[in-house]
Amino acid sequence: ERVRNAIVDMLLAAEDGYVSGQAMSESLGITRTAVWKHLQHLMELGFAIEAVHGQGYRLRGHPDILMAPLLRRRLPSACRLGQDAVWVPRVDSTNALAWRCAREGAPHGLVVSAGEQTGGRGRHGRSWFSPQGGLWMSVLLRRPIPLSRAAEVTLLASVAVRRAIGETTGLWPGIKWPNDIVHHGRKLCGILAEIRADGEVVEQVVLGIGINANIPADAFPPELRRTATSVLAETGTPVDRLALAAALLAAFDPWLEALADDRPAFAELAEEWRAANVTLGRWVRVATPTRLLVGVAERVDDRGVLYIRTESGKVCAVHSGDVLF
Ligand code: BTX
Repeated sequence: ERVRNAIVDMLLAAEDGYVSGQAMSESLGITRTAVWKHLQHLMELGFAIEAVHGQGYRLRGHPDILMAPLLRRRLPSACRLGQDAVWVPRVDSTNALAWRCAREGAPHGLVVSAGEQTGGRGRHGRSWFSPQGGLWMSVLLRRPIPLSRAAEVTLLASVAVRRAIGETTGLWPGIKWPNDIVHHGRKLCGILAEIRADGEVVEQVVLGIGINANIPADAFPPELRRTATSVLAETGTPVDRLALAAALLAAFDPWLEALADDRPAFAELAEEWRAANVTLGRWVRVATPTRLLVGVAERVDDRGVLYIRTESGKVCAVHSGDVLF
C-alpha cells in the first residue's frame, strides 16, 4: 500500500506530465516490472493511466475513493484529520478496522474507509447497510477528551456532516438528536462514536460516519425503503465523496481540538444545530439505556444533553438514547 500510494503521489505531482517507469523504479527502489504491477492494480481500482512509449505514464483520472494521496490533496494543510488514510475495497466494518489500526499504533486523524462493508455496524448491535456507492469512513481520534463531554463528539460530527453535505450538494438535511442526519424524515447518514476511556478521560474514539452518498433508491432493501434515502436519490446527481469527506474533516478538526482543550465546542455551534434539528418541540418517545421516556423534547444544552418534559411535568435529562417520533 505504501508503494502504491507513493506511485499515485508521483503521478499526481507530475500533473499533466509523464513520469517514466525508470524514475519510479529508481525512486521507489523496486523493479520496473514491480512498478508495472502496481500500475495495473491501480487501473483495476479505476485509475486512468496512459502509457506512452519512450515518455512514461500519465494520470488521466482517478476513482472517487479516499486513498491517502487523493484525500490529502483535498484537505487544508492545517487539518490534522485525514492526513493518513487507509482505503480498502471491502471490509467487515471500517470501525472495526480502525480499532485494529489503533492497536498497531496508528496516529491521530487516521481515516479508514471502504468501498463496501459486509458487517457495517450501527448502535446497540444494530447493523448498517453499506453497499458500494456509500461513504463509509471511520476517523481515529487520539486526543484526550473529558468523559463528561464525550457525547459532544457525535453532535459536533453531525453538524460537520450536515455542513459538508450542504456545501457539496446543495441539499441541507436535518439533524435528529443525537446521531442521525435526515432528509424529509429519512435517514441519509448515521454516526457511531465508539470510545475507549481510562477513568474520567476518553483516550481514543473511533468516529464512524456512514453517508448514503451514491446509492440508487432501488438498491435499498425493502425494510429500509421508507426510512432511508441517499444523496443520489434526492438530488439525482452523484456527489464527489472525496470533496464530501474533506469538507467534513476540515470542519470537524478545530471543533475536536476545542473539545480536547476543554474549551466550548458544541456550545459554539448550538445555534446552527438548533436551526437544523428536527427533534426539539416534538412529542417523542426516548429509549434510554435504562428506561422509556415519553414527552416533549424541550431543549438541548451546551453539552448536548437532551431534556424531555414528561406528561407529569417533570423534566428529565437524556445523555444517550434513541428518539422515536
Ligand atoms: P443506528 O443504530 O442509529 O441506526 C441503525 C438502524 O438504521 C438500523 O437498525 C436500520 O434500521 C437503519 N439502517 C441501516 N442501514 C441504513 C442505511 N444505510 N441508511 C439508513 N438507515 C439504515 C447509526 O446507527 C450509525 C451507523 C454508522 C455507520 C458507519 S459506516 C462507517 C462506520 N463503520 C461501521 O461499521 N459503522 C460506521
